Amino acid sequence: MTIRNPILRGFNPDPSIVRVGGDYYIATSTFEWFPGVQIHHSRDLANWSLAARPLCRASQLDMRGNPDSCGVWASDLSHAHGRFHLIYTDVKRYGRTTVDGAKGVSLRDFHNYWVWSDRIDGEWSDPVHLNSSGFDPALFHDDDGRSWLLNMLWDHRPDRKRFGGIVAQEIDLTTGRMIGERRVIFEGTPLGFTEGPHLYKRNGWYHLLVAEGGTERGHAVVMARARSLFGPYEAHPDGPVLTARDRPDAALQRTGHGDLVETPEGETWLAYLCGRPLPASDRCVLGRETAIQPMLWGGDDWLRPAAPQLEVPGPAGATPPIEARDAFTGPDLPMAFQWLRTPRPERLFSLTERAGHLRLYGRETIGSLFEQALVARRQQAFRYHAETSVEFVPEHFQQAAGLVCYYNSTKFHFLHLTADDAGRRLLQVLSVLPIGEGATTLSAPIYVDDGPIALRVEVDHEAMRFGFRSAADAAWQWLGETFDASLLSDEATLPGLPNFTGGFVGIACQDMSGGGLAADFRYFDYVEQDEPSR
Ligand code: 6LW
Repeated sequence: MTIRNPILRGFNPDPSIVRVGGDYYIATSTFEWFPGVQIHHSRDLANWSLAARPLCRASQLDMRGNPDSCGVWASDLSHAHGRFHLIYTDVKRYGRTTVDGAKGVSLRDFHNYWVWSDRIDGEWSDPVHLNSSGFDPALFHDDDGRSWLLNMLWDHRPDRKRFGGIVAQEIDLTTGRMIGERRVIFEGTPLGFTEGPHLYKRNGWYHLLVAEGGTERGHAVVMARARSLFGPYEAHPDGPVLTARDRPDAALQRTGHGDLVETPEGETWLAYLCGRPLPASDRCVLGRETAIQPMLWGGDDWLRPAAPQLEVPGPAGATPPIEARDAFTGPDLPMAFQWLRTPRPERLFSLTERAGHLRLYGRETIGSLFEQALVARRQQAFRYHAETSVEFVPEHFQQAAGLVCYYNSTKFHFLHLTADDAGRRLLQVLSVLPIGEGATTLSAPIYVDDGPIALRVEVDHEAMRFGFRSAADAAWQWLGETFDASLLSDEATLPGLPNFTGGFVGIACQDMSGGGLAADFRYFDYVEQDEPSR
C-alpha cells in the first residue's frame, strides 16, 4: 500500500478518523462553507472518496452572518453504541487576541453540538447543544460504558492564557445531557495553544493527544498520559510526537491536530493536519490538508513515529489529478460543490428552472456574509484550469456574473460580465489588492458581444490568468493582466484575522439593485495538471 501524503488534498483540516470493521472514515472542517463537515471513506488508508456531508439543513446549521473562517471548526467523528456520533463547533465570533500588539480581551463565541446517525451516509439527527466553553470538542467512550466530552477551554481574560487547557465533562449519550462538573484535566505543555484533544485508553493508561504550538509553522502533535481520566497527565518524554517546527526542509509543514486509528492488524496510524507552502511565496493556497503517518507503541507504552516523518513517500501521481467536467444535467448539485453560509440554497441557485443549466440568482455582493450566489469547489492542486459557459444579459453596472477564484469575503479574483451606463456588455476582473493596501480593484473593461460566453482561468502556483471566447471553436482571448494566486492563501492577511480555509474556484452572480437577475451556467470543468514529484 503506497501512502502519498496528503491523502486528502486541498482544504481538509482538523482530521478526526475512525474505523468501523474494514471501513475508515475521516471528518474534516468546512468553516463557512455549506453543507457542513466533509466525511471521506477508505478501505486501505491510501485511497479516499467523499462519502457524506452530514450538516445539510437549517435545523443543523445556519451560518448567515458568520465571519470569515468561522462556522464549522474541528468536528469529531466516533462510533459507539451502534451509532456514528459527530460533534462539531459553530464559531459565531472571532475576537482578535491582540490589537496593535496590546493583549486585549478576546471575546469569541463557540457553540458545540452533537448529531448522530446509524449510517455514515444516512440522515443525521437534529443537533443537541452541549456547551459553548471552547472549541475542538471530542467524545471519549470509556470501557466502563460512560462517555465524556472534551474540549479546549477559551479564557478571554487579558491576564490569562487564551488556551485555558483541556476540560472534560460526562455526557449522557442517550439524551446529550451533560452530567456533573466540567474539570480541567490538562493545562498543556510550554508549547501552549493547547487544542484539538482526543483521548484513548490502552494498557490501563489514558493517552491524551492534543495540538499545540498554533496552527502555523510551530504546530505540533503532543501526547501525555495518566492513570486516571482526570490526570495528572505526564507529557511524552521525547516532546511532540510529530512536528515540523524545527524542520523547514520538510515537504509537509504546519503539522499538528491529529487523531489515531488502529487497523484490524493492530497497526496504529496518525491522521494529522499539514500545509504545503508554495516555494516562491511561502504561502499555502491549498489551505491545510490531511496526511497520515504510521506510528508504533513502544515497550514503555509511549507512541512514536514508525517511519520518516513529513515526507511525501510513494510515486508521483499516486493520487491522480482530478479531471471533472460537470454538465449540470441532473436536479442535484454535484457533490464536489459547496456554497457559503446559508441553509437556503434555493435562494441562490436552481438546477431545474432551466434544464441543463445551473441558474444562479443575483443576490448580495461577492464577499457578503449573508446571501451571496456563489457555488464553488475546492482548489486541490497547484496547477489547474477551470472553465464555464454563461448566458447573462446585464442591464446596468450593479449586475455581474462569472468565474471566480475565492478565498474569503476580502480575497478573490472575479472575472465577470456586467454592463456600462449605456447597457453595453463588458468583462472585468474584480480583484483583491496585495494585502494591506486595501480591498479590491477593477481591471480595464473589455467589451463583448451578446450571447453565451466561455470563461476560463489557468493557475500555475502563484500565477493566474483569465481568458474568454464567444464561440466554442474560437481561440481563447487572454486578458493582459496576470493575477497573484498566492493572495488566496492562509498567510496573505492582515494580522490577527482568521484565515483557516483554502482556495476555491467556482461561479458567482450578484445584483446590487435587488432585482435578482439570473445567470445560466451550462457546465463547469475543473482539470488539474499533474504535480511534478518533489
Ligand atoms: C481548529 C484548531 C486548529 O479548531 O485550527 O489547527 C482550528 N488547529 O484545532 C480551525 O481549524
